[in-house]
Amino acid sequence: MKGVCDGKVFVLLLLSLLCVIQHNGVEASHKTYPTYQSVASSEVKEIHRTAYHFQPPSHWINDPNGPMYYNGFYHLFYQLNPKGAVWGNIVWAHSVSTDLINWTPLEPAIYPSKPWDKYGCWSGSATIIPGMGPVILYTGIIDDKNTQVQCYAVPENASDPYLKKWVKPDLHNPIVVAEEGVNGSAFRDPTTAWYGKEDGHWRMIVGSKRKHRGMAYLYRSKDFLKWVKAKHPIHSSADTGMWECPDFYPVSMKGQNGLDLSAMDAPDVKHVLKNSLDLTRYEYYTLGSYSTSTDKYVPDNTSEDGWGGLRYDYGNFYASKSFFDPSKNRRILWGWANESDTPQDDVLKGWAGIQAIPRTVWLDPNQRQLVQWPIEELDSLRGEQVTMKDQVLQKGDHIEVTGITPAQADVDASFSFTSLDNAESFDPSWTNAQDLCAQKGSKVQGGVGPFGLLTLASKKLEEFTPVFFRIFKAPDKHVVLLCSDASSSTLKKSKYRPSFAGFVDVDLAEKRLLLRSLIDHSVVESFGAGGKTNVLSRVYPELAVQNNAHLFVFNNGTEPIKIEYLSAWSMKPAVRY
Ligand code: DQQ
Repeated sequence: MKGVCDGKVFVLLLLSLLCVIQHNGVEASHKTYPTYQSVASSEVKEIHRTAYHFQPPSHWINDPNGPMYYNGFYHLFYQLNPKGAVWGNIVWAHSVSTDLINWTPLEPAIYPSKPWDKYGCWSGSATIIPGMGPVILYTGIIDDKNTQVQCYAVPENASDPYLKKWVKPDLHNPIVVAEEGVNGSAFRDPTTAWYGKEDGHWRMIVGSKRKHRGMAYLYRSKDFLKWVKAKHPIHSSADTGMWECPDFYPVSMKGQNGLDLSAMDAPDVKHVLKNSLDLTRYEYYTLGSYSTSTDKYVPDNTSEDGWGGLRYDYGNFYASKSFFDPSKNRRILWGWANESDTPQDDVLKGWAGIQAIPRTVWLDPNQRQLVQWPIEELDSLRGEQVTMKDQVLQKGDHIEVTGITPAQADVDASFSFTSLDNAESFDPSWTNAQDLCAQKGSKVQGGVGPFGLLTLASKKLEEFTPVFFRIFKAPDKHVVLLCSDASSSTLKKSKYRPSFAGFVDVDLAEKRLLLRSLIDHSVVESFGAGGKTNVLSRVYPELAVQNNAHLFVFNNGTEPIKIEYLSAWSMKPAVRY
């Protein structure tokens, strides 16, 4: 009997272990909690709410939807549960802004009101049709079996600067239903459409899966109303599961300016296909090539096309979507950062989910990856500033940065070292950056690093979220790890505290590494090596809150590290409601 029990325990342990591996420790996106779904919390807990990241006054939010710049205003729509702090009752909430940082909330733009979206209005995108104005494509849930169809909505009055009211014409809606062979309950999140000048057809992608294969179905239309599925998907990849929120766009091979989707066939461009993987709740992208004459996307051989692929962010960043901002010729990326506490916690605190700071995105000159940087408008929130210059950190040093508000700050630093001789040797079996970060956190002494910041730290370091580099020596190169380690972020050990990390593809010739961290009460959003590797962590300190939070610089490697410069600013709150 005992043996059987042990066997069961073993199987359960194995299953939960597999679950952790498979799901990266995060739950799939549509886990529902019917008992909490429509429970309004009696009070909104302020303690871990952000001050300058986008979030509404209360309730659950997820994916950014249909971001666009139109007639002088930025529009952000996002998935909102207007009734509770867990996922459910989904509508498209709507806010407008002139700077992407301060926002005016409006009434929800799209909500269930038609037979084809009676059970939910899920994610989608906006396309601005030249000479006509914006059209939103979104996924409607048509029945209680989660059958998904693609629908469209247009502004009631395209000259209203706020585009407050949206209508869903009965004619042609829904514009796309899953035809035979397409899995109708895994068929969603239409992209921004692009126009093929040669054949006069619009194109858009819908995310899906066929068995375990992630699929990006391509649809074409002459009039934006009648859409026909192309014979071949634009791309697919084995064993990646459901592709949520695909995003597809061109990037320039010359400089940092962004491109509109009308540049799909332009010379000197590469293409980006990003998918959000429902199974693990992380995203990957490939760089590749595409032309409207073949309608096939082929990833470059430098871009891994699967689980180990390139990521915008190696932390908590999902269902992202980009748009072209013609007012500043840039492409901007939004991503949703979910909570890492429990649904019960969320009900108690009355809110869940934030949007990451919008990031400008462009192609790295090495053409192997993208680079991201917080939009320049964020600088308008910078208040008091403190600086450090040429400060050397010896092994074991940690020095406090005082004079700013460490729970609400922007920190930008350059670290240098004179030699890489002390770098620890790299074991080629260390292919997973997150595992390596968990194994060699900031407390394990190294050679070159760990060095960086201790953010949201309590005075005596009972709690802290270190963001740091650690450099290793492989036979033919150096390997740089950027780690944002939540394992000591809170005394509440029941929270999910992942050691998020990514490797950094950076040239160390100048023996210098740059780090910027945006710290905002329960989020630490970090940009390594000028935005080459980025990691967002959600954390819930108990002690290191508000005025009791501290910020340190540290070095725990034998090689002395020089802070060439460090600037830290207190951040003012953004206007959001
Ligand atoms: N969230 C939406 C879906 C999408 C998912 C529903 C991604 O449309 O696939 O809220 O987080």
